[in-house]
Amino acid sequence: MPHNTPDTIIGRQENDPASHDNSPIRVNAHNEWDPLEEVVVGIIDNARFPRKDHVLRTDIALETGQPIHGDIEMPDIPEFVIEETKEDLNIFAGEMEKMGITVHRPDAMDTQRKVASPYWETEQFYNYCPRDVLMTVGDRIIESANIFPSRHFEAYSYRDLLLRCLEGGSRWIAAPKPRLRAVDCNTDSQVKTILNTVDPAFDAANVIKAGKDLFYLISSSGNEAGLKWLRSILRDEYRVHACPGLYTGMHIDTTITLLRPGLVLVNPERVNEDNLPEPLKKWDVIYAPEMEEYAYSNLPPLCSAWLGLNLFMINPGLAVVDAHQKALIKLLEKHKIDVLPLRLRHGSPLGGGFHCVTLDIRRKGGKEDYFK
Ligand code: DAV
Repeated sequence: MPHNTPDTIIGRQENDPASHDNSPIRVNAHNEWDPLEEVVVGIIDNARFPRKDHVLRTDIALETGQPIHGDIEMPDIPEFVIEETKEDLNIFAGEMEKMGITVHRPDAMDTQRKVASPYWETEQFYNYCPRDVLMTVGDRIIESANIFPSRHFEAYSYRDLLLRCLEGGSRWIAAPKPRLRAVDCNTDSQVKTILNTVDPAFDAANVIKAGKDLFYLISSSGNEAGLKWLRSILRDEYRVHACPGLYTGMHIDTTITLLRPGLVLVNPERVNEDNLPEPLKKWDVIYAPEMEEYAYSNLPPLCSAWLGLNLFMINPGLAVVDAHQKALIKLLEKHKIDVLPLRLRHGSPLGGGFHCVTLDIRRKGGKEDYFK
């Protein structure tokens, strides 16, 4: 594969059923549970850990005590991990297609191609988690202000899809990119978040939605300025609730999982009656059981042990859940949610479960107020 020609965004995936379809798309995504009609599923082609990403280096240094300067010590992703993940993602996508759901896949990037801004240079990472770089809110599709330089240009993998959304009358909005200068990174291990930038910075996966109400986790992957920016574009059409003091790591989707109107699953290690976001106090709250831990390689985990909460609702009565999480599956079934148990064998070292590897483009239904 050439690494130095301008045309290194690799073409669409052969397995993309919508490859040659240029029809317009109207984004319609108001919550986490309405019946799914159209979705993106990530890919693992060309994935590699970006050793020169200084924000990721800061994260790892704060977590593990690795040096704050120099290349990150990260193993290569073995070929069998790539192959097995390809297989798992294709099975997941195939199951949804069998249900009549339209599935899109991103274009693979040339991750070895160095990318730079005025403030940094790095390799790229992967296209495994569309959830982190794009957010749908009603008829809007929003490119987020990602915190890792290696993911700064990842939304280009969705450019054809975004053009189709624009054509379909959806609102395509890109958040300003944070500078991510060296001084924007914390070096004080007493400080629990990776960044201290004044720029808006947030991964799209810091947000979950319930009609008129959105929940924004304040954490390493989402700062106050990012919340301010999101509120500025959604204005009085939405209530964007700040969720501080729950989890200082990444993303909201292993902490709070909205299952259907009136029912929320939460992480018992992070959420309690006091810090539960105010509107959710009106809902029934179920606490997740202990997670089953497992490993299919000796790669280090890239996320916490709570990835089982990162489940994906196909409709209010059907969830795709990690097949290993037997106790969680039982709990969901007790609450009248059927489960399609599937595997993402390498979800932990790759940092994403079924919610992370998806992005809802269209669900049936409109914007409701679930907290009246
Ligand atoms: O619990 O480490 C995993 C990231 C999910 N998007 C965690 C968050």
